[in-house]
Amino acid sequence: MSNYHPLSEAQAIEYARSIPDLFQAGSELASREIGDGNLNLVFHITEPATGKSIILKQALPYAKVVGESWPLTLDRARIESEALQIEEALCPDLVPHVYAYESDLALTVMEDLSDHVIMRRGLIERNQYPLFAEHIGRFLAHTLFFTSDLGKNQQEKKVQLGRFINPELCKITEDLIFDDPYRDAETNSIEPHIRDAAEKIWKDHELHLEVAILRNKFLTSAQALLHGDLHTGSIFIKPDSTKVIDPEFAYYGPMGFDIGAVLANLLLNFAAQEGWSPDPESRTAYRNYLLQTVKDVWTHFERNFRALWNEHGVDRVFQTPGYQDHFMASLLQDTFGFTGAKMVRRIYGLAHVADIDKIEDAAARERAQRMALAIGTTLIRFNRQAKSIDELIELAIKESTV
Ligand code: SR1
Ligand code: MG
Repeated sequence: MSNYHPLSEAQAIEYARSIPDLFQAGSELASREIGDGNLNLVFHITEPATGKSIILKQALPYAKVVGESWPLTLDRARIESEALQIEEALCPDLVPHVYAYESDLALTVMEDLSDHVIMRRGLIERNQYPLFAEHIGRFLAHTLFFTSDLGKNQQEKKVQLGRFINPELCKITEDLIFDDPYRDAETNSIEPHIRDAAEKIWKDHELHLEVAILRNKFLTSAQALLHGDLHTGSIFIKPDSTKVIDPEFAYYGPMGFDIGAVLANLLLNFAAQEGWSPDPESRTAYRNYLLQTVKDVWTHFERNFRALWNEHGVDRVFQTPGYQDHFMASLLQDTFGFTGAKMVRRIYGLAHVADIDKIEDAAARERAQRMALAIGTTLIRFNRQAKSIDELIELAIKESTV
């Protein structure tokens, strides 16, 4: 990586010109840095004369959200581009196309999705996406099944696992999701009005036991190649299209972690309706839409996953009657637990979500925060008893009305 340097907007244009067969020789190009995530630079390059455009995504050697004091491997750009290419082979309509990867610059050249919006923003604006559950359920089923010992040659899976050892990014998750929220850690960012709720969680040993069990799964259960950070800021959407982006946290981990990420972010928006819905009826209507989506995501995932298993299962022993049901029951339980853990960290951990932080009315924001913590901790506590996705919906409703 000796030639590495972070690009300026002008250098991004120069780089874009060097990509063969993309833009017309000598034509005018415009460049804008549009990255609003926690880690990377993102340049939007356009050629006004033809309307062509691309995205250049460049990893920085530190975590942008904290600054240069938090160094971060550039290898995450390789992991991201390789994961995107695997995902594209499995679900071509659900990820952006990667044109090129430049390892020296930790740079990925990919399809521009500016006709989509970041789903988190779409949900804050209270839009509905009727195809989302089918799309993301299929994405989860295909990526998780075909990279696991259920659907991939098991020797090749071990080799692929080696290419996705991602220790630094995994450590971020291990700390920010499975440790720091459960103690008075310096990285936590706690609004004073909910400090009492955080302190209660720090003393809740029953909860800590469940978090320890989930943390162990995150550390040791190499079930499938995960996206690793599948929140609604990692999804571009429009009514007829869903595109999953940003798999730089990809590694071999427990399947329920990816499913839980999707459900957690729908439920964070559910809690955030305290601050976004103008009146009680519209709040209930949008919340019902979100809960139905939670249920549909799991249902589409399960239906697709079981069908893939029945048709493409590679392991004779795993066809043993009863084993598929056992596996799915355990995966549902993991999903409950990871959903809860991913909610709690977003309320007073290091990195929050705009759905809640951008609520201007402090009282409404506090109600949303407490509701998200109540739902999240309840799901963590209940995870090993879960039997059906309907229970998750019932628990969310119950915790939103107390
Ligand atoms: C230091 S990175 C903070 C968070 O941003 C990413 O999107 C991940 O969710 C990570 O935990
Ligand atoms: Mg990201």
